Amino acid sequence: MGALHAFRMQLKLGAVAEYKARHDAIWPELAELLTASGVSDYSIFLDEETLSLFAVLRRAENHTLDDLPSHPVMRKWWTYMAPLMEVEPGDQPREWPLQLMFHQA
Ligand code: RM4
Repeated sequence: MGALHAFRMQLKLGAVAEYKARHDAIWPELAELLTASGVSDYSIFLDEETLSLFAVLRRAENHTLDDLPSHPVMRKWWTYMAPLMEVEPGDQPREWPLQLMFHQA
């Protein structure tokens, strides 16, 4: 089952509709890669006021998320998404950690 993991990303001004549309049409190979990496129950929420994106996902105990930055499909998606988001050099989205304050199963 695994543990919940959450982080924040930052959308650019004017990018909301395109960000939503691209995730509505997420590449099947990316969805498969995330599943194969041990990710499930992945949601991204938008704060319309600040354009912060709050990502919440479940990570399997033996997840391989740390390998994602070197995977070609992940890299291609990050480059595709880079015009819409704040990114690091290399196009990986900037991520800010979030701390769990409450959880009820
Ligand atoms: C986001 C960002 C994240 C990715 C999700 C699916 O826009 O690229 O890194 O995990 O899409």
